Amino acid sequence: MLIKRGGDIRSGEITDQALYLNRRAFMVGAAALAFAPIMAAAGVPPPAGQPLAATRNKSFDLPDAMTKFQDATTYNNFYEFGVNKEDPSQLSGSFKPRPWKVQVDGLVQKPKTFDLDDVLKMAPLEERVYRMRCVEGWSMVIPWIGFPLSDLIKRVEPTGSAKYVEFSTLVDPAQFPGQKKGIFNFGGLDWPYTEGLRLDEALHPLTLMTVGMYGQVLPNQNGAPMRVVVPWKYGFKSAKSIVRIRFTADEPKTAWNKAAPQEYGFYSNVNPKVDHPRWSQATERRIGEFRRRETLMWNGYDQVASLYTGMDLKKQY
Ligand SMILES: Nc1nc2c(c(=O)[nH]1)N[C@H]1C(S)=C(S)[C@@H](COP(=O)(O)O)O[C@H]1N2
Ligand SMILES: [Mo]
Repeated sequence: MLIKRGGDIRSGEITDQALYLNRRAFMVGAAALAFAPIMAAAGVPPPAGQPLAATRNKSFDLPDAMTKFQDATTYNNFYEFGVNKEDPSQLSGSFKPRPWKVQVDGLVQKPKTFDLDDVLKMAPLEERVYRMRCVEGWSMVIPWIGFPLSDLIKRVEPTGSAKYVEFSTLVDPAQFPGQKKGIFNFGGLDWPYTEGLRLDEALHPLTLMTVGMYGQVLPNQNGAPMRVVVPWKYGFKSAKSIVRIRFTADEPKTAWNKAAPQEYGFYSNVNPKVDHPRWSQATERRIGEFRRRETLMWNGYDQVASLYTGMDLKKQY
């Protein structure tokens, strides 16, 4: 099915991450997709964001052109709001990212529940331009605002047995239509959406606790009020609207891995040499460009390569 839209955004990618586990649920979802053009025509503009001051960290600047704010805030994956790319921008207008708390616990000396305001004051806010690569084969270049996740981790003092970090997104079907049983919920994911990193990945200076983008407070559709951003991994590792960060000894179960383990591994490092079972990962379509680009190993962030020495990246995908 082809849906005609503005710009160069094609609909072929709309359901690429959506699952085929539950045939009946998929058919219901496909029916919902048929109405997508009508909904898209309404063209809800992104919310007027509050400015958020941050100092640009030029060491992360890229030669790549930045993605337009309009595209980065209307072409989203956020299954809690629905499986279509326009659902998050169209259905997140009344989402309440304040007040907000994040519980940080598990294998730490100093478990603590932080208010959003505590988090915002934890470390100086930096602006960093990162490439983002979705496993579906599209990519963006986004100026995020945040601080290294390691600054938060140090405060709670992980114990010697902590080896992994698990992130969980809010569960609230009253605010997230995708969490209601029925028509919207055909993505096949279990709630809460969970993701995880190995502790050394979470401590890597590239891993950003993110509270803003494009000089503004993070828009709801991009994961307000706080999400993690891990630029060398496929986008789904960058969990949105986080309410819990838990330190564990064992590899945490992750939402996409539980739904389709053969398609989405725990590591999910951007790797042009390891194809997704349903499509190639060798190239990508940068939103706003016409010609496909070659996908770069680690999404171009070679500084993480040493985290994976000795691993078989075909097995640990
Ligand atoms: N809670 C939650 N986080 C999520 C998702 C989601 O569905 N729910 N989708 C992921 C996927 S697949 C991608 S590609 C990125 C998209 O982030 P963006 O919309 O800010 O570009 O968010 C990730 N984080
Ligand atoms: Mo994605």
